[in-house]
Amino acid sequence: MDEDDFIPLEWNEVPEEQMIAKAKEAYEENRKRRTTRHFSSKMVHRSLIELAILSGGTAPNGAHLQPWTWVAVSNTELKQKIRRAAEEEERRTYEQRMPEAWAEVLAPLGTDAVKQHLTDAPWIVVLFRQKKRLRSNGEWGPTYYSTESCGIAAGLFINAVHRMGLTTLTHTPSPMKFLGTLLDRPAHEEAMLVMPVGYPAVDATVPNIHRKPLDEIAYFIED
Ligand code: IYR
Repeated sequence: MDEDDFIPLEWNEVPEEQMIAKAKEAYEENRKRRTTRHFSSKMVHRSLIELAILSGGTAPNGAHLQPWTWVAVSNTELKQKIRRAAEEEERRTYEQRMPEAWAEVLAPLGTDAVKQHLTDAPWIVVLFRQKKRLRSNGEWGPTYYSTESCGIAAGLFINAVHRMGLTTLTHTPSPMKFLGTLLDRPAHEEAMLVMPVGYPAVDATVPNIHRKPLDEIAYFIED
């Protein structure tokens, strides 16, 4: 290990008296994020998508292998192809494959096999998880905690989209194999999330559902 393998941490201390205000501000902003299925087709500049992806790419990740590939599509024809293939799979899921216990919890969310957001939104960002990596000796090796890493990256991407005043939806057509084919990704990459990004429609709605309070999601064990 060389002496320049480690560099000083860049860190700005937040005065303690400002911490609670900053924490509240972040929570208030995050609290306003909702998942809507109703997108406007108003164009979004590519530079905003690039910045959201860069934010996603700041995620802590297994062995710093950064096991993600983001494919951002604004091409109308390709978005239509993605929608057609997603709806085909989703129709089979909703009509034949979905167990009753699953349908029960989806009912309040109003989801169905129609994926209009995939063609309404100006961009679709598909996150691929890299299951393997090419080692410097030419052999394939595993990646580590790639699901966790990509999950965190997706969270940061979603947060960045929200903070810039846009909206996104985590769509999970299942199975997702068609995405690798349509977007020409190699076999060691597996599609994980499809995220349309854009402005919400002016008449966008969201389900009337509520988040669990702190005492239902957390336990504190203190001295
Ligand atoms: N993948 C389907 C079904 C679906 C599943 C869950 I879990 C959701 O929270 C929402 C939808 C779809 O995208 O419609």
